[in-house]
Amino acid sequence: MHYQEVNFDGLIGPSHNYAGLSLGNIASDKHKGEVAFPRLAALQGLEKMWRLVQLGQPQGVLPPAPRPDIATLRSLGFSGSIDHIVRQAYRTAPHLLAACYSASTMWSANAATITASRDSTDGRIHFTPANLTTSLHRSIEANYTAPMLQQIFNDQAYFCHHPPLPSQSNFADEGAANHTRLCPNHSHPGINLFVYGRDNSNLAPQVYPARQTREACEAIARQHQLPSGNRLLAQQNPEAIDQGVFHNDVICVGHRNFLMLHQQALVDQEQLLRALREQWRHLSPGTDQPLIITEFSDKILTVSEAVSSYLFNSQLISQGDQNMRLLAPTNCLQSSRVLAAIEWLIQGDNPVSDVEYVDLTQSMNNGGGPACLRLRVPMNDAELSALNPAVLLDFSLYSQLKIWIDKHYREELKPDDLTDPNLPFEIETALDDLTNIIDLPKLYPFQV
Ligand code: SUG
Repeated sequence: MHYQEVNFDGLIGPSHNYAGLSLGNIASDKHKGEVAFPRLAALQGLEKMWRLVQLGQPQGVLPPAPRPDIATLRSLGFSGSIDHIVRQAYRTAPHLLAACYSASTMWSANAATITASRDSTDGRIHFTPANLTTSLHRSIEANYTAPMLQQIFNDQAYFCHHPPLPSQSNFADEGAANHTRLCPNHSHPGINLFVYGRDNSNLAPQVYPARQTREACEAIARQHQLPSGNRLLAQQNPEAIDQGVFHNDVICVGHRNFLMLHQQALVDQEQLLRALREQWRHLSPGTDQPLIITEFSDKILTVSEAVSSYLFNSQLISQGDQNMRLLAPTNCLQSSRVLAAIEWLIQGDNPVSDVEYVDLTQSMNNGGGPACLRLRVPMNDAELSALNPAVLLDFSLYSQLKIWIDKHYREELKPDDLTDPNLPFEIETALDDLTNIIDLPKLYPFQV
């Protein structure tokens, strides 16, 4: 059976804005209060998805959450009409309104953790929506994300959906951004590398939050029926978190049999990589494909250069069986040191043979690069045909989404615009229209 990796990107929603909501995410803090360009943002995200299709990769689209999240505002004590709730919240607690307006479901790498059917004992693809408990604006996503994933991957013979982990600090979970599957090829069982930021020890960041716990990783591995030979846990270097590496995918990316990461990414990195190589040797069934690991030292790139360029948040795209293309954010073009690091990578003994740049500036300004915008699901042909086909991007869907974005999205969104009484209704109309395009007629609460 033939397996391939399918990327599902979060469609960037009409309320995309810069509210400075994410402690420890340097870009989010830096761009707080700036004017956002939702239409441009959504088009940039869509162009990246379309580029993947042109590169021969199957690509899916995940619809945005409805915003503002009126149910959450009501649960926080605001009442009356939508217009009244929004005005009241803006006047008395603008940070709550901003959280409930965030378009953060765009970063689908945080939507869930996925286990491939080649790795789980029951042979199904497993999904656990991330509880995202560390920040309010992200913690309200799972209410929407869980049923949305169930509607798209709606066949229990192939897909097994778990509830998010308990919303409690010990189980803080940020999804696939802290999970990497390494495998000889997608048709072969692989090793699931789970990276957490804190456990019960004293080893934890001092300045910024560690958003993923060891207990969350362990619980997901249990839920997903992952045999011990197919998983490995590692701790993120707390000093890297304190320099702005709020998810592992800001400093590490893997694809198939290749892993690239900064030398400061993990605690006891040398030992961990040794364990990973050892596990690879014992993969069952065995493989003659080598596991290739490229580490970037500080000399090549510092952690802070990795954070400002988002080089490690690139996507690695298979080009045939051996080569990979690095799909990097255009921010990398701003630094000659980063460009030299990319050249060093391409010249090195690894599968990366070339680089291409994608402009995702609108998302990047909130700390979301190419890899943040996608959720990877390894799938075989039967699994692929069991999901809602209307979310798979082809030229027709791409063209329809472009027209939809042009029709419904505002060009600009300033912090004050969140009080505009028309905005909630504009978004509702847009999302209602979207559900016809992607054939999910009962997706949103206002539709049931
Ligand atoms: O959780 N930014 C997101 C960015 C997520 C990036 N995802 C990955 N690395 N996979 C976050 O910090 C900023 C929103 C604001 O400030 O308006 C924000 O939520």
